Amino acid sequence: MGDHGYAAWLRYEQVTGDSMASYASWANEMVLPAGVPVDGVLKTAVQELSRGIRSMLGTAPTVEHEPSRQRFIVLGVLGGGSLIDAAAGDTAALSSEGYILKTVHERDRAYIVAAGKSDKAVLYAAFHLLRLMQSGSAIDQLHLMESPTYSLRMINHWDNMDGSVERGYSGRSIFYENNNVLSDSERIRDYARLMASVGINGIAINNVNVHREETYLITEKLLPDVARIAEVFGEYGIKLFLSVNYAGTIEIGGLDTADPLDPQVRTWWKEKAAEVYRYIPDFGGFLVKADSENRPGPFTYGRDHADGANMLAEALEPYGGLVLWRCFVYNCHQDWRDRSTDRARAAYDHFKPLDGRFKDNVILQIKNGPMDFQVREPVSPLFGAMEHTNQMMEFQIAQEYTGQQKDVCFLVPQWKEVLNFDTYVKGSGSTVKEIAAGHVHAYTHSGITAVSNIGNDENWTGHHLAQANLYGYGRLIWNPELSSEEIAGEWAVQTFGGNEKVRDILVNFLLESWSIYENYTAPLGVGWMVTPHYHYGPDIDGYEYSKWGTYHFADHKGIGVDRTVATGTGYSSQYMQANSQVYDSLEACPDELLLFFHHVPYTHELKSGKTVVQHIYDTHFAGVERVEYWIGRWQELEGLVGVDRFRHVAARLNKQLDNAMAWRDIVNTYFFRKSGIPDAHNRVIY
Ligand code: GCV
Repeated sequence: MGDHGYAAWLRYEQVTGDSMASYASWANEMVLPAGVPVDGVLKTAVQELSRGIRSMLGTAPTVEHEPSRQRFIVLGVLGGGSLIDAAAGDTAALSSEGYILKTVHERDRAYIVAAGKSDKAVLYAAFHLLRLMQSGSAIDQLHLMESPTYSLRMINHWDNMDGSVERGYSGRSIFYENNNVLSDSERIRDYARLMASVGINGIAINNVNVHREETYLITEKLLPDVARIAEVFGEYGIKLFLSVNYAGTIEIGGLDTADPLDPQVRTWWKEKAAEVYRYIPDFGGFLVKADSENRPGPFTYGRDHADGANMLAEALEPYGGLVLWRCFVYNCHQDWRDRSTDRARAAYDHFKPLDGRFKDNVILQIKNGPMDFQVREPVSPLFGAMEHTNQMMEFQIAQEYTGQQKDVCFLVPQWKEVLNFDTYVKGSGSTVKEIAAGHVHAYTHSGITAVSNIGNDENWTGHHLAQANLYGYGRLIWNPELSSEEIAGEWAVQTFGGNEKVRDILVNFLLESWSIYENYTAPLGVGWMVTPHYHYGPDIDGYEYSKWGTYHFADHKGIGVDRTVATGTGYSSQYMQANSQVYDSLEACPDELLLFFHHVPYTHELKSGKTVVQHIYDTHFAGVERVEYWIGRWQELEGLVGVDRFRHVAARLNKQLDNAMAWRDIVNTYFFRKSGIPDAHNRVIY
C-alpha cells in the first residue's frame, strides 16, 4: 500500500498473528437473508465488508443465503431472517440508524450478526466490525448495540465552483474545477466511504458564500451533475444539501426583489424546490448564509430572519426538505471606538426574539462560539436559548484559526468541552450535547454540523495528522461519550498501525496539541491577533483598528474586552444566571476566558497566581518548548512509520516550530513594550 495517506483510516492492512486465524474463522462466509434485494445501501454494506476483509485477510468471504460453514457473519436488516431475529433480542431502544453486533454461539455453529433497523444501519454495523478488526480487537464475544446520539450528522463544504475552497488548507475542491462539477470522480466515492465509515449522513457541497456560478446549482443547467454526486452519496446513506443564494430571484430569476413576502419570490423558490427534487428525490435541503458578511438577506426588505427562512421552508416542505439557516449574523462594519457594539452579542440579539416563529423544517445553525472558531471562546449563549426553534451546532474541522493544517491542533478535546458545557437553560444538566440531541427541548430536528477540512491533496487534509480531526469529528458526533483519548487511539491504530510506541506518541501529541497551540497564540480567550485575511501567523494589531469587531483593546495599561453587565457590553447577561454570574465576576471567571469577558491591567493576578503579563510570557515560551519536544519525539518513530508519512510530518513540525517561534517573539515583544514589565525569568524578549 502506498504511504501517501489516501486510504486514511480505511487502510485495512494485512492482519497477522493470532488475530489472523481468529478473524479468518469468521470471515470466510457472509450470509444474507434470502428474498431481500441486495441493492442500494445494503449492497454497499456487503461490498465494504467484503473489501475490508479481503484486504485484511487476503480472501473475500463467499456470499450465501444459507450458511455452509460452522462459523460465519450474518448481515441484514432486523426482521429480515431467522438468524438475525433470533440473535437480536430486544431492539426497541435502537434508532432507525442503530445496529447490533453480536456473536451467537450455538451447539454446533457460531456466527456474528451485524444487523440494524435500516440498510444504512447495516452499513454502519459493517464499518464497526471492520474497525474492530483493523484495531486488532477480539470479535468472538461481541454484544454491542449502538445508536447515533444525533440524527443529523453533517459536513459543510466551503467549496467554490472555480475549484477553490474558502478556508481550505489541503488543495483544491474535490467537487468542482473551472466552474464544472466533477460528477464522475472516483474520489467523491472514496470521500463518501470515509464519511459513512464514521457515520456522517448529510453533506452540503458548496460554500455558504454562494457566488454567481454556484447560484445555478439549483437550476437545470447544473442539477444533472449534482444529481450524480447525490447518487453516489445516496449509496453511502448520505443526503446531499446545497447552499443557496438568498438573492437567487434577482441574480438568476429575472425578478427585481428577494422580499420573502413577495408572492413572485415565493413562487420562484417553490418552482426551484420542485426542480431540485425532480433530479434528486432524496435531496436534504438548503443551507443559507443571509445578512451576514455582506451577503444578501431579508433585512434589505425590512423583513426578519424568520420571514426569510420560512419562505424557503415553505418551498421545501412538500418534499420533506430542511432549511439550515445560519446565525452568523453580525455588524461587520464596526468602529473600534464604539465600545457598545459587541459582535459576540449579535446572534443572540438577532435570533432569540424570533423564538417560535420558524417553521418546523427550519433549523438554526449556530457556530460553537459567539465569535468565530477561535482557539478559545465561550459557548454561544444562543444554544438552547430558543425553546421552540430547532437548533444545530456548527463546528469547524478546517483549522482556520487553529493552525490551518500546518500546525497540529487536534480539536476533539475542544469540541468535547463545548458539548459538555452546561447551559442551565432547563436547570442543571442542560448540556449542549443534550440540547443538540433534542433531549432538552422537544426539537423536531437537531444535530451537529462542521466545516470540512478536506481537499484534493493526496492525503485529503494537507497534514496527515489533520485526518484525526475529520475522523474524530464523525466519531464524536456519533457518540459524544467517547473520550478524546479513545478517539485518538482508534484513529492512530487504524491509520498508522498497531505499534504501541507509534500509537502512544501520536495519541499523546494529539491530546496536548490544542493546549500547545493556545499557549503560543492569542492568550486567555482574547482571540485573533492573526494576519488579516489569511488568519495564520501573528499580527497582534492586524484586526485591531479594522471594521470586523474583533478587538483586544490592549494599551499600556491593560488588555481584554469588558463584556460585563456593570461596565461593559452586557454580553455576559445572555447566559443563564448560573453561568452569567461566573463570567461577569472578575474573581470567578475562568482564567482561560478572562480576557474574553474582562479588561484588566497586566498586573492582574490570575487564579494560577501569575500576573496576566507573566502568564503571556510563560505560555509563549512553553508552547515553543513543547513543539520542540514533540519534534524530538517524532524522530523516535523513524523506521516505525512509512518513510513518506514520517518525512511529511517531520517537515510540517518544523514549519509549526517556525510559526510558534514567530508567535512567541512577536507576542512577547508586543506586551513587554506595551506594559514595560520585564519577564520574571529574564528570557530573551526582543
Ligand atoms: C464562509 C469567517 C470566515 C469566512 C467564512 C465565514 C462564515 O468569517 O473567515 O471565510 O465564510 O466565517 O462562517 O460564513
